[in-house]
Parts: sequence; structure tokens; C-alpha cells
Amino acid sequence: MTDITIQTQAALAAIAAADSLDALEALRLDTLGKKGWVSLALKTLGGMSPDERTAAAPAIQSARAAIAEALDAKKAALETAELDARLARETVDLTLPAQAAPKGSVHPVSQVMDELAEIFADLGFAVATGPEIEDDWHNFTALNMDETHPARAMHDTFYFPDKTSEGREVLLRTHTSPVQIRSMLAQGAPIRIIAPGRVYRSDSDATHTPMFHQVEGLVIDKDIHLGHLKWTLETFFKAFFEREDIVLRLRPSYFPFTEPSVEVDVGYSNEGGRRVVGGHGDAPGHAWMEIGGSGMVNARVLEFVGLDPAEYQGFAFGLGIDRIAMLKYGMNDLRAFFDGDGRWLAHYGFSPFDQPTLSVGVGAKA
Ligand code: FA5
Repeated sequence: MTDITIQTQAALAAIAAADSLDALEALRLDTLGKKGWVSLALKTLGGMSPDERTAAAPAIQSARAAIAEALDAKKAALETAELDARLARETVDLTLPAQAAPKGSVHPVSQVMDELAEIFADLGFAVATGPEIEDDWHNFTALNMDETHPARAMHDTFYFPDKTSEGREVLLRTHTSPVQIRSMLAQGAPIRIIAPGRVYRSDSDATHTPMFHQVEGLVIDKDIHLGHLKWTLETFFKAFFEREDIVLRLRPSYFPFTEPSVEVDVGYSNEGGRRVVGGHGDAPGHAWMEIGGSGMVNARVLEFVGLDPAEYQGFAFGLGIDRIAMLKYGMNDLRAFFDGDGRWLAHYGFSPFDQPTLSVGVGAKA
């Protein structure tokens, strides 16, 4: 037997006996590695005469092929064995309680809803809810938008094919205002509620999404006027943004369910590409951002729910929760709210222990 044959047989035996991937790697380096004996032997071919090369080359090349094949086969076998061993070792007992530290976080929208409830509770408001699958009577008609009212078309409504037993259209509520109707019908007056929740419109870009969140506010009592509305919103925003220099602008507007109606804008400035609320929107470097609609509840709405407008009046407002969350926590694309991206949630989410309270602060971030 030639030296090469003896060396090859020894290498093949060592490969067969290797009991770990590390040992196998050491054998690969010894043979086919840059300084391995097979590679060095191959290099000697270059210095041989053509006759010598013809005589020596087949043995070296077949040694290389045999060793490479043996290494590959052994590697695959060792990997399979290792995986089998791991699978046998790492059994999971699904009946055990979770041991890892909690990884979930509270979505900024949920956090802001808790903050809203905390601030408005302090102002004497209760939290009311209503169904997301509504009928057109609560969503439109009782809010003074009859079937032919043009504002119905402006809401880009998602309709269901079926009707209710009373023959009403079924839809995904386009705003939280139907909760005003449901609350007044259930409770009468006086009333002081907020109603946070999901609403739906067929609408999508960086500041509009087909599902978004609003919070409705409703106060009905005797002698309520627009001044109460402005004070309530200003007091809320100062507590919410935790700063005193909040300036609101009430802009005349139109909603069928309020008369007069005002659009609420908040002054902000741009700092390093981030919108920071505070200051007068007309001041240098500042602008106004629309955050909601409001007004005095239309007498026709009070009549729809059986209240006497000569006795009771009130105000209502509807704010975009996602917009105020973006402003407070510095996000710039609304669509990211609903992507379910774990990295976004890890960055912008809140610890479940970070409960907003007025004494500790409604903006504390863990
Ligand atoms: C309304 O929905 C009225 N119901 C508000 C209201 C309530 C007025 C009570 C008077 C009395 P509007 O369509 O303007 O109004 O929506 C209110 C706010 O919701 C907007 O200012 C905005 O902040 C937010 N909003 C509206 N559309 C979207 C959307 N597609 N994505 C995210 N936020 C939105």
C-alpha cells in the first residue's frame, strides 16, 4: 500500500470514530483544510513532471473525494443525532405555569384610554359603552341625520347586508356619538359620561385608518353653555399633556347633532421632526392640529331621546384617541398602531404596572 492509501484509510477510520462535530471539524482541517495533508499533497502536483503527475494525481484526488464524502456523511449523521438528543431532552410540559418575566406591553391606545378615564372620572364623568355593530337609527337618524342627509355619505360607512327586525340598516359605527343616544335613552338627564371605543370608516392613509378610536363626551343638565365645554376640554388637555401652556382653538363648524358646532384644534410646534403640543398655534414656529369636533347638543337630538330642550341643554364632543396618543407619545404614522409589530410595541408600549393615576401622573412611562 502507498503512503496515501494508508493515510486515507487512517483518516476514514478517524472520521467514522468521531463522536462530535468539533472532533469532525478538527479532522477536516487535518485533511482538507488549507494546511491539511491532502491539500499539501495536491499542491505537490504542480511541481511534478507531466508523467509523474499522471501517476500520482489519481490517488490524491480519490483520497480527497473519499475523505470529503466521509466528512459530509458523518456531519449529517452527527447533526441528526444531536437534534434527536435535543428533542428528547427539551420536552415541554404545557401544563406548567409560565415562568418567564412578562413580555407583553399595554398598547398606547389602551394606555391613553385609561388616562382619559382617570382624568374624566376626576371631573365627575362615568364611562359608558355601546355596540360597535350599530343600526343606522342610533348612528345617524337619532343624531339628526335622516336618510337623505348628506353627512351620511361623508362617513364612508361599512354596511352589513342584513337589516334589523325593525328594518334598520346594520353598520359598523362610524363614530362614538350613538353612545350619546343610547346613554340618554337609558339614563335620561342629568348625565355626564365619556364613551371611548373603536369606530370604523372606509378610509386609509398616514393619518386615517379604517378602524380608529374616538372618545365621546356628553354633559346634559340645566344651564349648561359653551363656556363649560371649553373649560372641560381645556382642563382635560392640560391634565392629559401634563402642561399648562395648552391653547385650544374652537373653530366654527357643522355637525348635524350639535348647534352651534365647533371644531377643536390644539396648538403645537415642530421640534426635531416631532410634534410637541403647547403654545398658540399662530405663534412663530407653531401650527394648529384638529383633534375633534364638539358643540351644544342639538335640540332635535334631545327630542329624539325624549328630553325637553326647554329644560335641559348640554354639550358633546368627539376626539380622535389615536391622534392625541400620537401627539403625546411622539409617533408619526397612525398605521403602525395596528400593524402588530412586536418591536413597535416593545418601544411604544407600557408596562402593565404603569397604571395612570392623577397623583402619580397620567404620562409615567416605565
Ligand atoms: C365626528 O366623528 C363627530 N361624531 C364628533 C363630534 C362628537 C362632534 C360630538 C360634535 C359632538 P369627525 O368625523 O370630525 O367627527 O371625527 C372626530 C375626530 O376623529 C377627528 O377630529 C379625528 O381626530 C378623528 N378621526 C376621524 N377620522 C379618522 C380616521 N380615519 N383615522 C383616525 N382618526 C380619525
